[in-house]
Amino acid sequence: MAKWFNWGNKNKAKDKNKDEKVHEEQNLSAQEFEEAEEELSEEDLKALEEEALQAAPEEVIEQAEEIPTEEPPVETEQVKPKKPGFFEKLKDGLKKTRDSITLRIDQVLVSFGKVDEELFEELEEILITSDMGMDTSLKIIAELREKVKKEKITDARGVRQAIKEIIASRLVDEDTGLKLNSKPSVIVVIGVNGVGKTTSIGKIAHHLKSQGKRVTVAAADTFRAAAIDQLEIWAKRAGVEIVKHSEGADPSAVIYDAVQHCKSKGADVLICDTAGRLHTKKNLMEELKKVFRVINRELPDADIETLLVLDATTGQNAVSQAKTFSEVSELSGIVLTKLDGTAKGGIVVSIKSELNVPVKFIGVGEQMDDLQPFNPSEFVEALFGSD
Ligand SMILES: Nc1nc2c(ncn2[C@@H]2O[C@H](COP(=O)(O)OP(=O)(O)OP(=O)(O)O)[C@@H](O)[C@H]2O)c(=O)[nH]1
Ligand SMILES: [Mg+2]
Repeated sequence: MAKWFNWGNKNKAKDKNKDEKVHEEQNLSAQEFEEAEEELSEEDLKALEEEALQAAPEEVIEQAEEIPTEEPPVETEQVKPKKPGFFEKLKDGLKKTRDSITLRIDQVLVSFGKVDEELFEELEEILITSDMGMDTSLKIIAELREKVKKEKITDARGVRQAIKEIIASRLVDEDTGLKLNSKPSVIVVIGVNGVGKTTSIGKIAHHLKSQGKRVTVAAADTFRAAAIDQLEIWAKRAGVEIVKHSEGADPSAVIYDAVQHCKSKGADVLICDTAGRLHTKKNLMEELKKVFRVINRELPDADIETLLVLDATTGQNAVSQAKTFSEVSELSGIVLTKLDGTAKGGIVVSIKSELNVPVKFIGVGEQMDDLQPFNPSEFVEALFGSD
């Protein structure tokens, strides 16, 4: 499992250890998810479901008190770090990817005196190894060949600019915002375990709340008590309400209660956390389908965003995960987390080309404001810099 460190904050380290423990408990990587065996018989599944239903749902609805986000402790005024803006955070977060793509492109451009076939091959190699995907990399280089020929580009600077423009044009998408016009509207967050669903929910809740929306989160990952506790911590940080039942409860029952809560309290957005693993993959998919059935039945006219969370560090697995999860609901967007922990941020480009689902948020760290709405032009600027 990837380790995240260097945040220089005791509380944060404590939280992180907890998170890591949680994930050790779960012990199922994205790859294992793909290979998950159908271990339970039909009867076992039935018994499991009955057990979940019987697990007396002790509903707790809380108006969370907002608690301060965890900034590093500041000792004196002089050492107080300047809080970086969004763009700076993005740039910092993408440092590894920038070193892997842009720096290498620049080195190749400097070492090659002229624009020839060998140069194109070198550039192609860089794109492929930064996880842009074989297919996408080949297309980008094919486009580059055309552009170089058409615009009679002969120098390194021109080639660099051409690559930047091609990548930018591939990322442009009109649909990167959330469509949350109904009251309430719903965001269902899905994805394999450990990708960053719960953390992203906390951050999205914070983001929407700062836009003046009244947000409720639903703890529909009832598979482990720790999952409910973790969401509760994030709800408190973001200062939003949480609807939860106890461990083992039926996730659909949690969602049902959460929807009623939102209707009666006039909440604007309901964000649903879901399990990343159950005993089997089939089991998980059935549970998620049921969750969507409840939402569609209770809120037939609501705007529903189905966000698939993908971990940028797991690279090309993303495509098969997206395929599996689109079984339960049409995906409306991708949340791409942990871009700060990988040199393979090129995955943004391949996701866009291969999945045909817009990337709506990107995660560049573990703090509350480290999840940003995806802005393609800023992303390209952060990678290549301004001209
Ligand atoms: N560096 C970094 N870490 C992240 C980011 N997003 C999430 N994480 C970390 O990833 C770990 C897993 O996050 P969770 O939110 O618990 O993941 P989950 O998908 O809810 O996991 P399950 O509930 O087990 O299915 C935590 O330690 C998070 O702090 C990110 O953008 N950058
Ligand atoms: Mg979770």
